[in-house]
Amino acid sequence: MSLTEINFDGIVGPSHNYAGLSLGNIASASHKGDASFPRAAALQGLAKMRSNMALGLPQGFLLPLPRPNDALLHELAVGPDSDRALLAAAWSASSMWTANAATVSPAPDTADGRCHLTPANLVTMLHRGQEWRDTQAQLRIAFGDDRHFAIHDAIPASFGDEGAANHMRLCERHDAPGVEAFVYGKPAHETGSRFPARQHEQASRAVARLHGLDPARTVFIEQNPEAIAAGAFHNDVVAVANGRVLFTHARAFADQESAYEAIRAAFPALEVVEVPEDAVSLEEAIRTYLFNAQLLTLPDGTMALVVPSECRESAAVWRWCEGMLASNGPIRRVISVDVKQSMANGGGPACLRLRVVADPATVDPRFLLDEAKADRIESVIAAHWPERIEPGQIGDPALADRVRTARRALLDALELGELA
Ligand code: SUG
Repeated sequence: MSLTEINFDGIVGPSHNYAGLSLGNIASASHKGDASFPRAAALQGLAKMRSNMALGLPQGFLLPLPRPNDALLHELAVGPDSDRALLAAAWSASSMWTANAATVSPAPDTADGRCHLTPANLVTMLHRGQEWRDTQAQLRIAFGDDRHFAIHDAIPASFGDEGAANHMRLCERHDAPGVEAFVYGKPAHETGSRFPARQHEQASRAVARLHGLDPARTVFIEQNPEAIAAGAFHNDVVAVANGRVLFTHARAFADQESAYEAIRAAFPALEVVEVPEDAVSLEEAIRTYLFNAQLLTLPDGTMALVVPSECRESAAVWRWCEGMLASNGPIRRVISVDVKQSMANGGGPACLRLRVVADPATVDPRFLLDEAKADRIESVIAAHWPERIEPGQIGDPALADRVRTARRALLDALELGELA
């Protein structure tokens, strides 16, 4: 049994569009009404998966959810005169950001020695709140072996939960017991923030209990309300962890030093790589998504940071990255990838993946990627994904048919027809 980290990226769905649905997500708001390019978006995502596979890392994927969601349109009695945001919600391809699919606690951390997954309820946003049952259906297939995995229901809707985007794990090795850090936001009515805090402390605590985590190796940290107000709607916009390393902006947490101390008390080997405000401002970090990076342990044991290409285009961010590489720090490579279609909705490389520590042999192989399967997925995308969607096309019955046919073609190509 060999446990390893597998990144499951969300394949960008054929209805990918810019509807400005996410209050507090600056990219989503500022691209509202733009034309979208679903085919290019899905190919960018696939190219990122291939690039990570080429580093020698195992790669998996999750599939787009059924859209438009007729059940949601029906439940809300959406008609021709309804607010277009309701219609757009039912068309959203937001499940591509699989960092919000679930919170995952690897087997070495849990009381029963199984890997536990809790789908995120995503209740703060209508378009995301519709995801979890369909996500859970996929998780139940991909991780269906209950000797190794436990799949829970989402936390009740009173407490917002956004999954792995607000969860970090520190460990000596992926297959050794780790320390899990949950980052929550104080509700906007307490902080006076103009933007909602999507992760409730009680949701984080409930997930930790459900997963049977050892309280001595579990830490709860408050996100900095200033970061939320500046557009860090998830913690993974301002911090990411891997192995012994916490890579973070200096203004990510409400009390930065106490956050480090709390983690260090449970995990003395912690190495903090902190980016100060005068090197990269919080605003610039959020604009470029420097921290929404994949911090990966390569097969040779060194670490690489997979950042969006926006980081390379920012003088301040790139200067910091070059300085970091020249120092003797734990991160030895910075790799830039083009995920601009996802970035324009506030989703960088880290949003697009769910990390699962597992033995690949225990995962349904239909969800694991190799080059031949990537070729197959690519040809379905090329043949079926709309090249361009204008905002006025959302709701168009002919486009709805096309989106459904495209997803169906992908399910058929991957022999996952049971998800239809
Ligand atoms: O939930 N954007 C997503 C982006 C999620 C990013 N995930 C992580 N940080 N892990 C969100 O805000 C925009 C959809 C639109 O406006 O059409 C959107 O849902």
